[in-house]
Amino acid sequence: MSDSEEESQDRQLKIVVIGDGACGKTSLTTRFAQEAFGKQYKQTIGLDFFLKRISLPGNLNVTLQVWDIGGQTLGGKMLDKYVYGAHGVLLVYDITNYQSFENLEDWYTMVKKANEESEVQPVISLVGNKIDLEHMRTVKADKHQRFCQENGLLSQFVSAKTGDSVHLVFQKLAAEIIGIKLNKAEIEQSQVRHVLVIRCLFNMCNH
Ligand code: G3D
Ligand code: MG
Repeated sequence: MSDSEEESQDRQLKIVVIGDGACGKTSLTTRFAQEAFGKQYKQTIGLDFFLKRISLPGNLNVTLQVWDIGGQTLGGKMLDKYVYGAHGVLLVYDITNYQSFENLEDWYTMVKKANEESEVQPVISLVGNKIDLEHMRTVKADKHQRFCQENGLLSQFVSAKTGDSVHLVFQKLAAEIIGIKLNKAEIEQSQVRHVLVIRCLFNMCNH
């Protein structure tokens, strides 16, 4: 079976990445996209999403259709079209920018409104980006946790710059959508993945 045939049998999940401008949406999605090797990564030129196949426990493969909302801002006309029918949403803010956290309430309301007519509600993960800038943090971690608890959201801190926990955030979201639990070992494996990818690229360059 060719790769494309295999892929077409995968369950495909629509994942939309939203949040204030400059919080790191594009960095996060491109970092996740670039982590893939060869055929797994297919950039769809001219469209706003790319496809990436990931593996979940139990030899389960899913293809993620990842949408970056680009320059769309809150109140943007096209926004609800991006978000409609999403299986998962990454609600991103910048831990060094308090305003980007305050605006989450509005982003969250927009997601709920956009899917009012939809039968399924997306699984949402709150993503605090730029943890490499911990010394510049202005949003306390307990504020983040409270927002997650109050609204029943998944929670993750990442750095799109270093790659820290980038794969993990997508993997946890996909697992939750499909309804499977990741164990501790799988979470740890996913967390160190970016280090392995960098090592692998380094080795390839040196051979
Ligand atoms: P957006 O798509 O949400 O608008 P971008 O955000 O991905 O374009 O990122 C906005 C700026 O934040 C960029 O800087 C980018 O390099 C930076 N950035 C994104 N993620 C991280 C991160 O995890 N850590 C750090 N330190 N910076 C990050 P520039 O200077 O290019 O505008
Ligand atoms: Mg962008």
